[in-house]
Amino acid sequence: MFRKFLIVLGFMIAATAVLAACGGGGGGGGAGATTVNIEGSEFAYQPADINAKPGEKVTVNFKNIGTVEHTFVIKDLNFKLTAQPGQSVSGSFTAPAAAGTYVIHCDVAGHTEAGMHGSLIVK
Ligand SMILES: [Cu+2]
Repeated sequence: MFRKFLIVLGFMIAATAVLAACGGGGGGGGAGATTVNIEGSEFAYQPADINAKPGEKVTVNFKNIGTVEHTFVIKDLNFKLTAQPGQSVSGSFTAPAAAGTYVIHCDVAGHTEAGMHGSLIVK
């Protein structure tokens, strides 16, 4: 009976070790993937700044919680999402290989000037 318990315990320890090894994979050298949820309204992004590692695949879920059309544009990456009020849209881009800060903004007339901008921080 006790032997059986030890065998089960052994399996559990092994399973935990495998899970831990997988979980740490994102931080190691290779380009991983990340997903960010961003809300747009008049006239801001929440959050305004997103972080990514060089070469990482970034999926953006952009939800317009405002009352007029908003976009999510990273001009340097030729990336654009457009969402109508209440709409959620998703898209992916690959973060640049070069570390730096890339401008995110809403290109609906007047919105950037009103404060609807943020940063993609690659490092
Ligand atoms: Cu806007």
